[in-house]
Amino acid sequence: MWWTRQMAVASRCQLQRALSTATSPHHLGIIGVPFAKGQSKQGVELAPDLLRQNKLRQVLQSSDERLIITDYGNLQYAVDETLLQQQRQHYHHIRNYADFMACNLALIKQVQQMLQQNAQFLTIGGDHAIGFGSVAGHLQHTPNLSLVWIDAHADINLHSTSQSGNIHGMPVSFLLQQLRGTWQHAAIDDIAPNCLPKDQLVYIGLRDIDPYEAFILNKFGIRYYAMDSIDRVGVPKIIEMTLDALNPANKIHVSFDIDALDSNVAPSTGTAVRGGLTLREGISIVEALRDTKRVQGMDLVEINPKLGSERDVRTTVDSGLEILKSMFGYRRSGARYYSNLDTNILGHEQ
Ligand SMILES: [Mn+2]
Repeated sequence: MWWTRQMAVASRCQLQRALSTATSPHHLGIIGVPFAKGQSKQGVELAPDLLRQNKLRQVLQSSDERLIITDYGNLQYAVDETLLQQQRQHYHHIRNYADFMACNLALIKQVQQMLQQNAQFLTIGGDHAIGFGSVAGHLQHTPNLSLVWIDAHADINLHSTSQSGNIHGMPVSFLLQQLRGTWQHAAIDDIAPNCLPKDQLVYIGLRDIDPYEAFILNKFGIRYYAMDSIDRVGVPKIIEMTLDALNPANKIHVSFDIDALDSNVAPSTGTAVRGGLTLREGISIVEALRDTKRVQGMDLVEINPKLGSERDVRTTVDSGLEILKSMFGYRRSGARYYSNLDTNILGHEQ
């Protein structure tokens, strides 16, 4: 009978709809960290609010309607006397050490709080100095963590090797157990006892590595896929090697410096280097990481709206939003999840 068949079709559609809506909502916490003291150019502190003005929330929401987004605003911090004393006695040759530490201490706490309330978090810089607090906070919540650092630079200088004294070139050295000893006066073990094992760090996109950084990377056998290896074997192979290197039982933190992208798609950044990832390559990498379903935290840093023309800023912000969109659900191959589709539009015979 036609009507029994129709009922069967209707109930199958209802079932499909019920199954898709049954997929649980997904909580994402966002924190802006308007920190610019890890380097010397003003403007990078404006990025969190600029991304918000450019519809960050709507862009993320439309990439996956199941997201439940909580924006925690911009991080505040206060510098105390202990940090100023550490700076005066031990780290006076690094710019703004006390501010760096105070901001990251606040961020370590903030990230842990966000992870108690959300399945994922996004940290928006600011300069890459905040990569320390974002990853360290993540490690204190989730000790079994892998880190993918997508950047033109390795950011692994020590206070003794930095040429510039800019601490945005040092955050990774605070995270690795093997390098923590070089920060013996920073009391990091009290703040963030869990560190990152060196075999759970992978760099992608490097093309401006300082001599001592190269020495450190090679000495510890840290995996880094610089642009020359990407050119040699291509992005799909780099993704495969990255995923092979990471412990499949671990959660993943992705720290994305906008300068990993080529300066033609991300011109408004403080230390732009030509010959970087195309936007498509950046999206491919982020999509592959997202598809592991293990990414629990992400940073997007170093967008500087005071550098370049208005058009440059627009291009850079758009590239950043594309990267975030892909990380948080957008599929170039089309969405796989819909809650409000009328599945009968093709008629019942289909
Ligand atoms: Mn960086």
